[in-house]
Amino acid sequence: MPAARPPLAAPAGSIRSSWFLAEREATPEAAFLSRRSLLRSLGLTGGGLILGNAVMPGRAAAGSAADKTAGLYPARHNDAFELDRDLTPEEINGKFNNFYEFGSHKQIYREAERLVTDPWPISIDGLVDRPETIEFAELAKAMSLEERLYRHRCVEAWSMTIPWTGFPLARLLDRAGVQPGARYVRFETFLDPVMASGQRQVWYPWPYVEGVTIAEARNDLAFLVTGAYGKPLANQFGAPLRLALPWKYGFKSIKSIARISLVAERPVSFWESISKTEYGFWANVNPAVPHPRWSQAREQVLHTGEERDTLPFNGYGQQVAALYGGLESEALYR
Ligand SMILES: Nc1nc2c(c(=O)[nH]1)N[C@H]1C(S)=C(S)[C@@H](COP(=O)(O)O)O[C@H]1N2
Ligand SMILES: [Mo]
Repeated sequence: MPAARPPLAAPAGSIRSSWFLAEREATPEAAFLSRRSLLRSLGLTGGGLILGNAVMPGRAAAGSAADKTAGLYPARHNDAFELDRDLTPEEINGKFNNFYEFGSHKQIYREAERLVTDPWPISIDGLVDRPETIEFAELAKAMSLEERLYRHRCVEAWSMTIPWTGFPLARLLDRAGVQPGARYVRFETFLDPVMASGQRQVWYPWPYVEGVTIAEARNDLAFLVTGAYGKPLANQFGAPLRLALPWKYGFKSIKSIARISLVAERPVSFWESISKTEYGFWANVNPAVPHPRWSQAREQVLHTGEERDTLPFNGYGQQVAALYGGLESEALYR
């Protein structure tokens, strides 16, 4: 795998916001972005002429699961999942995203408007009693949705907070009926290089894949997300269905899931196959274990720029630490 550039472009040396600029300059998208600014200054992008038909971030594009599930929001708020810090405003969260299918920089929200989420069949297969392919809107309607406030810690040393709506992953496992031979849950994102310009970058191992153990998947914190900020997921957050594993580095929280498989073998994830010494299977947040190229001791809060100490398991140790008893020989923290 010829890594043309450092994966997940780290903040150079420190946790300053250097990635805002450095990454943009370092990627082929730099050319694209400056062309776009030029077009914008000429007034050519206003009608979505170049970049699709919806201009507002978070607006549902044509062919959107959001239209079919809007009636499910706002969902019941579950106050067992509260925060020790403010929520990141939607305008900020919605314009700073990692979603390599639409570009390897943070400003992918316009490009992500090309994501068509209706129809969106999801396959649930592998070692299950009741395999099925179900349309996303039907699945969302079959699960009772709830809202939870979660922290999110990216491996790049920035963090945010977000009100997700969704349902526990465990409920999907119960629906499918996990067979005894299954040891892992494997997740796969859609594959459509016509729709997703990033997937034309052939040096990446598309489609994006992630995985967790069955025990992790059954932990109450493991959450399948259908919405954010009290409405269906905006495309850039990984519509129509993504994962949230708040005690792990953000790359584990796979977006725009098309397939969920119960498997016997440990899945090899997208980032792991690019650099397994930097991005492992477990990827539990731990301030004491540095990434090979930078410290994980602190993090920069996205909306305030403030630096905070990173917490073990991103502050969720009470709920998840017991999952790792007896696994000390594994690389649990990268
Ligand atoms: N399919 C897919 N899922 C993905 C990614 C991606 O590039 N593609 N990026 C990951 C990373 S590194 C992070 S930090 C989070 C970002 O989620 P957010 O944009 O909603 O903050 O999504 C994760 N899930
Ligand atoms: Mo990330």
